[in-house]
Formats: sequence, structure tokens, C-alpha cells
Amino acid sequence: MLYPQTNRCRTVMDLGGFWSFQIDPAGIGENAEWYKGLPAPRLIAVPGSWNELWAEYRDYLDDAWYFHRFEIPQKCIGSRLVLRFGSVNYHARIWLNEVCLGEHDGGHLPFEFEVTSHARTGENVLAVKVNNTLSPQRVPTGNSPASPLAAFMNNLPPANFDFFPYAGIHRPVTLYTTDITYIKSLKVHTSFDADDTAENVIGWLDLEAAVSWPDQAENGVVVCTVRDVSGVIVSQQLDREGNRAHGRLRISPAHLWSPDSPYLYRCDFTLLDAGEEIRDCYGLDVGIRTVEIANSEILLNGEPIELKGFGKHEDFAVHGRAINVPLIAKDGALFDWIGANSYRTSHYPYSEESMMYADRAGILIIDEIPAVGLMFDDGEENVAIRREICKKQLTELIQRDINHPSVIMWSVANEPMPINMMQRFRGQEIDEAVDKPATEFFDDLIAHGRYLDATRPFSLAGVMGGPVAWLDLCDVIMVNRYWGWYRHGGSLDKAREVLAQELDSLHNQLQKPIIISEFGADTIAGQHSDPPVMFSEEYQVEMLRVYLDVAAARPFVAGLHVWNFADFKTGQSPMRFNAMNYKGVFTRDRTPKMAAHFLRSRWAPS
Ligand code: BDP
Repeated sequence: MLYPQTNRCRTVMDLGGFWSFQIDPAGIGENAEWYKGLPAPRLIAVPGSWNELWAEYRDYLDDAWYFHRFEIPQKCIGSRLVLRFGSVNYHARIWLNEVCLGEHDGGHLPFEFEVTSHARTGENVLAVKVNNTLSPQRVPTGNSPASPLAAFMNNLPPANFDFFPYAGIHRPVTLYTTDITYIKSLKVHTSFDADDTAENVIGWLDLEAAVSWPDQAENGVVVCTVRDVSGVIVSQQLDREGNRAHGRLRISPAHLWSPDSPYLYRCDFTLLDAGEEIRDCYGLDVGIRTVEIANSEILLNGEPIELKGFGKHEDFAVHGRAINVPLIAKDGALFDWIGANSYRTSHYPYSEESMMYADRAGILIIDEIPAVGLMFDDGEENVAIRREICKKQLTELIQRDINHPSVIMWSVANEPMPINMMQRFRGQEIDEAVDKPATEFFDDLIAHGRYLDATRPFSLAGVMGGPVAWLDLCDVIMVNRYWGWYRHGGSLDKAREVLAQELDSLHNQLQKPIIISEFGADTIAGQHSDPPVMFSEEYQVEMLRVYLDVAAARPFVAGLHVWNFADFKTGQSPMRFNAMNYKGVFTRDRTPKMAAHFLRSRWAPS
């Protein structure tokens, strides 16, 4: 799905601002016809999370209504009009001028409706019903007695994941125009041929456009013009087959995209009709780069790359989980300062704006669907429902992010919970075969992903003690490890020993690159101790040092992502002081802890 863009053919109107807001715990809104535009008692920010605004709604996740009145410029009426939501957590049902447009399930991903025939000049009334109830039939899951996290943490709200389940309209709401003849989607795949001189790199852009030609069955064309700072490099008409157009463009010499040199070409697509009139255009920033896996290494442009970075969260005071553009730039500046080159979008897709920032700043992204807290022992029906949701989320994510050079890998889950681990936890008899259906679940999910994008590796972040069979389905092994914290807490010598043994054993069995996708220690900024004890700044430094040293001695460890970049909000539980996860190397407001200085000394030595 294309990001809304204002250009000579398209206009984007931002509908963000202060909207009216009304919670509806009894769910009577639709009967009360509130969607007609009730003068609701409260004002809410869009984008924003409601849980941060009013103390009494902190844990409220049930039905809530948003209303907004807006005008559409006269000149836009007659164009094709599309109403787009960057993300709503979790379920949204939308009315425009009392007409129900439809609904969307799942947070963190965009959706849109064509509203050409419902929009009018003068005042329009938009009503959105949002529901973020936690359920075992949603992804991520919650409110489940079978939930391992519920058993382990007993957290409130009862999420089966360790971050606060913020609710609301979290990303921009826009209305945009196109002609009725328009570019629906674009796909760019890049590759290059090189001999040993950098000047002789020949870049290739394989392009595919899907178009809508309701009034142009024949003779329309799509042209792609590629520019960089020096001007136009190549302009070529694509071959058209029905509603598709495709072509291969040659760039010579080509500048490759990488973290050290995030070189972007601008590809302008123009759609012309038989009379050579321009009906639509769209510009994409494209980086020429390849990602391959070979010999236990991740290769970027044919060279081994070591991922240094973090698991993150979209989380901040007052904003909640809503887009926070200055924070994206601040985090980018801190990545530079600390010498990090990558992050995982733990545990859900981040904003499209974050992806654009990463393209320009040269940050490598492991792009994850919201499949955190998956479980398999709460009945076949629930598992089957979640499987379909995961596939839909993976489809929507890949369609959204396929053209970003920064995205180097897809992650289909975080710490899915094996049944036999729950059997162990509950003291039941252990049945080793019990997790086979879940292996089939991931096999199917990854196959679905590969069908949608054959150009990037796939992985999932495995939990401690999880089945090797799940890791073996992946191109790159990602393991979350807490030796020295949840296991052998306080004992870093023991942590070093078991971590080294486990990595060697995984390497011997799987012969694939390994990323330690999470490791970290809760740390209260300003808490000191000598010798180091858990929760002190010194312990966090020493624990990170152990992991960095063990990894440095093992060339098959292709990456280290510290958990977490910054402290973040979670639910209340005896496990989480102040309802916060304090494993950040920066505080929530981005002040460096000692660990940040330590990582900088290792990752960005002066
Ligand atoms: C891992 C989870 C992550 C948690 C982290 C922790 O993947 O979401 O926040 O543990 O406990 O198991 O801090």
C-alpha cells in the first residue's frame, strides 16, 4: 500500500488534530446512532493514545468513539478520494456522513477506504469506533487463562506481552486524492553486477506497477524516471500487460545503499493516458542493495555485516504508542552517537515515517509482525484464528514495507510459547511431540511470507528453551537470551558459560547466522553498586560486556540487539517496578545510563 503523497497529481489532507471522544463501555453507540456526530464531552488528540490522557481511562480498552467534522476543498470533489488510517489499535469501524465504510482488525498497520461517493462539499462527519479489548482471538493475545505471561507475571491489563496495550488512533489520518486512473501499488527489487572496481558497479531496478485503468483499457503507459543529485539518470517506459506494467532499468555506475552510505535514487513513476495526458504520478526513494545469507553470515551487498543495535518500542510519556516524529529523529541521533546500525521493530510494525527515516539514515531493520505472546494450548479454534490473523498481518506488512532498502529481514513472531514448556512450568508430564502442530504453523507462515517476498530472509525471535525445530525453519537464527537475569540472575560467570555453550551448540546443529535478538538487565538509572548487583548500572554494563565478549569470539554471531534501547511502560505486576520495564540503556526520556556509554566505547570507538 502506497504512503500518501502530495505531488502534481495527488493532494494529501491531514485530518489530525483535536477530535471529540466518548467511551462506550456498554457498547450502545451504534444503536444510539452516535456515529451521527455526538457532541462528545472530551477532546482527544489524533494521533494519540487515550490511556495517557485521563487517569480513569488508563486501563480502559473497550469501545470508544471518535468524532471529527471537517471540510473538503471544492477542487477535490470529483477526484477519487481515499480515507486512510496509518494505524488504529486494535479494531476500528468507520462511518463517513453516517455511511458505514467498513472495519479493520489489527493495530500497527495502515488501511484505507475509497470515499469518493460519500464525501461532500461543506461539512463532513467522521465517526470511528475503536476497541482494543485483549483477547486470545487477537494478535497480540491477552485475557487468556492459558497465557504463560498471565501465569508468570499476573499483569494488569491482562496482556500476554510485556508492554502497555495502548489504545487509540495512533498514526496519521489522511484524506487523499487521485485521478480515477491511478497507480495502485509499486514494487522495486534491486540488484547489481560488480567487478572489483567500485566505478564499474551496474545497478538494476526491477520494477512492477499495478494500475487502475477504468477508462483506459488500451494504450496507457507508465514511465519511470530515475534521478539523483546529478539529475536524470534514466527514463524508461515500462512494458504493459493489462493492469500491470513492469520493466528493468540499468544504472551505471551505481551507488549502493548501506549504513555507511545510505544513497537513495528517486524513482518517479508517471501514468499517461492514450492522449499523453499525465493522470497520476508517484515518487519512491530507492536504495540499490542486496541481502543474502551465506556461510553463517548476513551479507549486505555481498559483504558480511554485523548487526549492532537494539530491540525498541514505540513508547513515550503522553504520546503513548502514537507517532512521535521528533522522537524518531532523536533516536536516530542516539543511534549515531552510540554506533548502532540496526534495530528490530519489536513487537509490531513501527510507523511508515520510521521506515523512511531509516532509509535515509542508513539503519538496518528487522521488521516484525505483532505476533508476540503466541500460544498453542488453548484449543485448535483459537490457534487457527491466530494463524489467519498472522498471515493477514504479514501480508499487510510486506505490502507496506517491501520497497524500503532499510528492511533487511522479516520476523514472523516474538517468543512463541511451546506447549511442552508450559507442561514443564505446570509440573505436568512432558510430551516432546506436542509442539509439532506449532512447527507446521510457522512453516506455513514463513512459506506465505516467502511467496510475498522472495528477496529477504525470514526469522522469528525464539524464547529460551524453545524448540530448535522452529529456529531451523528460519534463514537467520534469532534467540532472546536472559542468562544472568531470569536464569542465573546475579551470576555472570555462569551466564557466560551457558551462553557460550548454547551458541556453539546452535551453530553446530543449524550452521546459520545467529543474532542474539534480546539480552538485557533491568536497571534503575542512578542505582550503583560495587560489586555489581542486579538492577544497578554496574550490573547492566557487566552483563552486556559478557554477551558482547562471548559473541565477539564467535564469527557466526551476526548480530547483537540489546533489550532495550530505552525504558518503556508496561502493565502492573510484581515483576515490573513502577509498571515499567527498565532494561533500557537510555531512560524513557533518552538520558544515557552507564551502559549506553559502555556500548558506545565498544561500537563507536573514537
Ligand atoms: C522477552 C520479551 C520482551 C520482554 C523481555 C523482558 O520478548 O518483550 O520485555 O523479555 O522480560 O522475553 O524484559
